[in-house]
Amino acid sequence: MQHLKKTDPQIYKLVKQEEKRQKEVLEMIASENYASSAVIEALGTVLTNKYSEGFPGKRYYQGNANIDDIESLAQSRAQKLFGVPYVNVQALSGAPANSAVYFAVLKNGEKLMGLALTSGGHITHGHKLGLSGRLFTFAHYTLGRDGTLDYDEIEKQVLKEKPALLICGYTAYPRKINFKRFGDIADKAGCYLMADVSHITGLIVSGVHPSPVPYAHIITTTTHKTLRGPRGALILVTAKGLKKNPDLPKNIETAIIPGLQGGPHDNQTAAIAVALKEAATPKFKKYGEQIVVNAKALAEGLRSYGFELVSGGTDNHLILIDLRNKKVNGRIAAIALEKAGIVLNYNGVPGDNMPPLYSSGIRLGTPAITTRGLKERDMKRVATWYNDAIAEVEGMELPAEDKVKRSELMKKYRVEIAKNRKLAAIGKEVKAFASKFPLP
Ligand code: DSN
Repeated sequence: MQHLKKTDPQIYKLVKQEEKRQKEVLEMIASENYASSAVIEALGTVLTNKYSEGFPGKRYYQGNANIDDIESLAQSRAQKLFGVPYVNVQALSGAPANSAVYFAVLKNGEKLMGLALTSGGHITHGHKLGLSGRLFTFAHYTLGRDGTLDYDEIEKQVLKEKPALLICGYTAYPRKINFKRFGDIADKAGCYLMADVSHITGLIVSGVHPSPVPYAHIITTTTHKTLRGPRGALILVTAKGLKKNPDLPKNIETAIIPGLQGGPHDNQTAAIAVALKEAATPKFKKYGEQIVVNAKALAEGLRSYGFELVSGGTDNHLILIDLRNKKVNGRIAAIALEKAGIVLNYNGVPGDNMPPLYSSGIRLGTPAITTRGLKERDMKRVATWYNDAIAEVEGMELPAEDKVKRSELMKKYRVEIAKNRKLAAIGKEVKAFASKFPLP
């Protein structure tokens, strides 16, 4: 980065600081990962200079011979990896990918139905302030009492609501999804089924989570979570999707441009192609397997310390902890854990009565620490750090309604956490431990 250092020392310094931070912590945000050096190199190339509105072989700008080859390669690698007849690689990230699908299959005002945000659904799966909620109507299904999907209940709700598009795939769901059952429900309701597998793509291509390909019409995924690529997204049309509507690929392309975007980010497309090549290797399959082995070992360790895990455990890469029995607010816990060198996000849990900014749980995941090389034997130690750090903030609860009191308490707790010596000591231990595991 010698040019960056010379031209813009401020940005250079901040990038170096961020690199150091990423090395010294346990990165446990379930949706984050460390991309390979090859992926990062592809991102930082001259491809960023090019405009290429359109698609391979039909561009609106000249000079796209190499870009056509790069995009075609990314498409064919994804088609092969997932086993689908059509892939679009141009959506800039997950939200635009989902929006493109809505534009492609729904008329304005038609209904889509996904899991409620409070149950682990995503903001793009029907939220009154998002595009899905502003241009379309939406309905939600929720989790059963045990924190898992109750398929009989979902079927009833779908048949009652009659959506034009049913969505499965989540941001905070720790269990396997029965895509076959969702396919049957969608068929019975006569609607499209979209699976947003952003969180679990890497697990699907590794064979440790069932694939939605035989059952869904359309699949969307980001490329930077368990797939370990650059930020970006894929939209896949399955054989079942083509059978229902042979125009789906054309409609998705029109939804991308002129519907939502202009020129694709060709450097990002190249980096996606690299990530797809990496994901097709036996090494990646082992990586996917280890993510789940680590998550299960960590869940076991956390449970042994009395942590309440939503659904009782995990089948995939993530764990959702309901902290109400520990008498600590989720946001406070996340701040304390960051001080202790463990980075994750606070998250709503089923039945949460707290507002989203002060939710009662934390969500954590093993994709990034597994990339660093941590194994199941390390999880016991990690669970102990969680327990020790949370013990320091036990009792730090926040009121659900009284905003003034909540803000006063937040201020007070922040100061106490910043001064807490035990948390700082755990942070030092974690730093020494994490630094032994190199970044890719
Ligand atoms: N922000 C991603 C996540 O953390 O799950 C999804 O949008």
